Amino acid sequence: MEPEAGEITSDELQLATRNHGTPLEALRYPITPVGLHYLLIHYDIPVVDEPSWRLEIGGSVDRPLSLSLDELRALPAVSVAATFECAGNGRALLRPRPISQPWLSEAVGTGEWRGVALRTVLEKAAVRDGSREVVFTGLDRGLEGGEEQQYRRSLPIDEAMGQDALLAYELNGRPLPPQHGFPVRLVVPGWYGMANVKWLRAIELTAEPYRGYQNERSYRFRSSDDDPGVPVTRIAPRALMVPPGIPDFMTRRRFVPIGGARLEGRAWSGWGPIDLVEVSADGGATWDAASLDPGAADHRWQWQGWTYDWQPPGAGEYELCCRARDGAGNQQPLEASWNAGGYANNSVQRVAVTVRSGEG
Ligand SMILES: Nc1nc2c(c(=O)[nH]1)N[C@H]1C(S)=C(S)[C@@H](COP(=O)(O)O)O[C@H]1N2
Ligand SMILES: [Mo]
Repeated sequence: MEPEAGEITSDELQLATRNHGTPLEALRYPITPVGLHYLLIHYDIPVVDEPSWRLEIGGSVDRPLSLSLDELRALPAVSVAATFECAGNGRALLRPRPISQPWLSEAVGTGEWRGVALRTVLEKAAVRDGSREVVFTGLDRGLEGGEEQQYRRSLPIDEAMGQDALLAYELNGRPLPPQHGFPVRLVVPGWYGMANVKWLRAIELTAEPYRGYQNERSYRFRSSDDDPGVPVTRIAPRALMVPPGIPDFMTRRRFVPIGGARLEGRAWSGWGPIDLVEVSADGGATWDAASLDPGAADHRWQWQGWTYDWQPPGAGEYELCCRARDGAGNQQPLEASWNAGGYANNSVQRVAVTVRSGEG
């Protein structure tokens, strides 16, 4: 993909209207209502006939399986509230702009996912010693990077056997809707969105390193198109605020009354719990700590709520920012670091605000 500096192209617009973001005011919900959760679909949404659907588990296993949805549902169920973020979130803010889905900062949402622990199914299939990777194949097909393919991604065996990965058949208490992967999808809490393969058809264990497109060519941090790069894995920390006050229709500039506003938002990281959220009202020159909502420790993979009472010193123009730090010590940068795919741009959110007397 050739990076661009100029205006959004019609190809990007076409992707943007299919793959919508989560409106930032929906950060108010701890669990994102289904229709407000962002979407990212590389090809087309498949229509799946549930009675004939099967999940095939094979490769280096002693007991290959072919499971119907009822058979999966009969296995012990687990639930996890997990925050998803597309690896391309923040891409359209990079300069030059890598051409792909042009996300600003809204490609994030939290779902209550229910299904079967991936480990339960892998144990049932009796994975052979020496298996290194688990390859997940979706039903959707398309062309990408000049290759015809099914959407397919692998996970290292240790991640797949960990406590948290899930074969989910419910979202927020209902069967998965078509756009989120009906009838079953993979959920890998803490990893960027691309790991959560939708419309699962097959799971294959391999003893060899997997070299398919979405692992080997697509989701990698590269300095240029020729750089082999390193894989995109877990989610870098980010805080976002609900833009305060009321918006101007076209520019989305915010109007806040002179008395100030209670800022609220969410913060998350795939590397550890959030331990600090800070707010700046001067474009990142000075920072002040926000209050974290209690109870975060019970929600390992769910974004963390925060609030901050902002009292502006007077009427005028402000740039509000927020930033998060996780328990592993990762902190959001003020300036983006560029890579060719436009991945993981977690530079701080900037919200233009006019403080004025009156209703706000
Ligand atoms: N089969 C399949 N799975 C997929 C995708 C896809 O295009 N096909 N997109 C991935 C990407 S890039 C993201 S960010 C998440 C988005 O999940 P959501 O649309 O349910 O929010 O799904 C992932 N799983
Ligand atoms: Mo994504």
